[in-house]
Amino acid sequence: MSTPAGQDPRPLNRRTFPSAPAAPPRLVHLGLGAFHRAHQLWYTQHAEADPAHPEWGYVSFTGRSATVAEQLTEQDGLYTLVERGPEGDEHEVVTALVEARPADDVGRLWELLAAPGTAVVTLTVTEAAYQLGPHLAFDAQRPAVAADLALLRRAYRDGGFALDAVGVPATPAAKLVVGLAERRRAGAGPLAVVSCDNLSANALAARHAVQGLAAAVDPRLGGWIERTVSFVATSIDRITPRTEDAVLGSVARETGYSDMVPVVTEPFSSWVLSGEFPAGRPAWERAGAVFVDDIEAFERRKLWLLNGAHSLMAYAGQLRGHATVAEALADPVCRQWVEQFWDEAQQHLTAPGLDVPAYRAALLERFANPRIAHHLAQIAADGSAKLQMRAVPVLRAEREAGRPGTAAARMIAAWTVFLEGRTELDDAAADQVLAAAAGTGRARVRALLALLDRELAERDDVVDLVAALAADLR
Ligand code: CS2
Repeated sequence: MSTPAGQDPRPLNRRTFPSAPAAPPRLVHLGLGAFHRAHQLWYTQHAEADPAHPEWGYVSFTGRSATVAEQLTEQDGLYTLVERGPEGDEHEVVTALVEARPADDVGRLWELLAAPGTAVVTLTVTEAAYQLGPHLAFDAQRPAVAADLALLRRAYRDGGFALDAVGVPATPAAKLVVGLAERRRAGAGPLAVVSCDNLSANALAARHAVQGLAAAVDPRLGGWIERTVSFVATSIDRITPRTEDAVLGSVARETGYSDMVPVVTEPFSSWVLSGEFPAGRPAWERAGAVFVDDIEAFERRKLWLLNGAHSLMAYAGQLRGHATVAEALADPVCRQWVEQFWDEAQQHLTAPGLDVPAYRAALLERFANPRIAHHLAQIAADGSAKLQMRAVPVLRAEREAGRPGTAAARMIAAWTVFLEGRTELDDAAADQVLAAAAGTGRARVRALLALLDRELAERDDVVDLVAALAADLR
């Protein structure tokens, strides 16, 4: 697939790309970003028994940026996936996306959710977007939830929503509640909601966010969702940094197509799922997905070892002057902190079949991939939500085992130092984090810790440990 010398690259779309028939839209996704395009769409494409007659098309809605939906629409949903290994690139055009829609096109979302053919909704909306309280409890007091709840209550009459009166809700959960109410009204039957966010117990998180909100509008709607919607848990994995502009040129040279929105990802990928699909699903196992009865151990392994190491490097690595994961890992000090954190986490990853040593060895190779520029600044975003999943559980488990949990505490300490002097922050709870970070000394550490875990913040020895580690890092 390369351009003969001197020829201009062709535009990429379903007319110029050979044999790319659009499958019927049966899958819906919220959070059309690079990760979704490297993961669920790739799995769906590779799950088709007969690529000439694909059965499963995705309609995907962006999280924030509308531009990518426009660019993908111009390309009929087609884009190039660049698998970037340590030695070279493989290019593949992904054709499973049949419609790319902006986040605010809720009319189309609700129409799809009311259609009997729609079988699965997947989500990559970020950890913070679930807007849950401690222990993943539905929390109607959170400003974003309260605002959507008021909106939905105003528009609810006779067991359904007056769609014109709803407008565009802010949270993904509220968008889904309206769509599911439409599905109930249409008698379109059950479906599966599959959270693919990096949250422990992500099925429970999605259930609480959606069912909690629905029940607060009308308990009967909440009850219908409870009986009809299957919330599926997943552990997802594929390192997919933000795409850099330089790749546009290399894609054109290699494929002969001028793709405006290619995605660069690593060769490795994994998808573990657990739950029912009452309206069917693609045969994702054909592409390597694994279906299990008990997912918790897999979730923890991935969240703690991969994402935990990422967050540790994101804060500690940037403090030590590094910009990318590969750079941080090449620094013996950072590398040692990562290994120490893994040693702690590993004590609590004892389920059979996890093969933690092999997983760790593979991670070191993946992180060191010199051809993937995975920026620490990108990973550092949304720390207040991520650290709850990545540092807190290991710290708590270590303390319950009678040990201090120093390496996990160091991740939190690095975050507190990283926040010093900041007036702006890429975090869904930026206002709260900046307010807590404005203090000084132990009180500041305690206030920041309280955003991650209120009980830990009440323990003086934990506050002292984090404060001491922060002083070292400085
Ligand atoms: C990263 C993840 O940005 C982050 O928080 O830790 O996006 C990570 O790259 C993926 O989970 C890998 O599967």
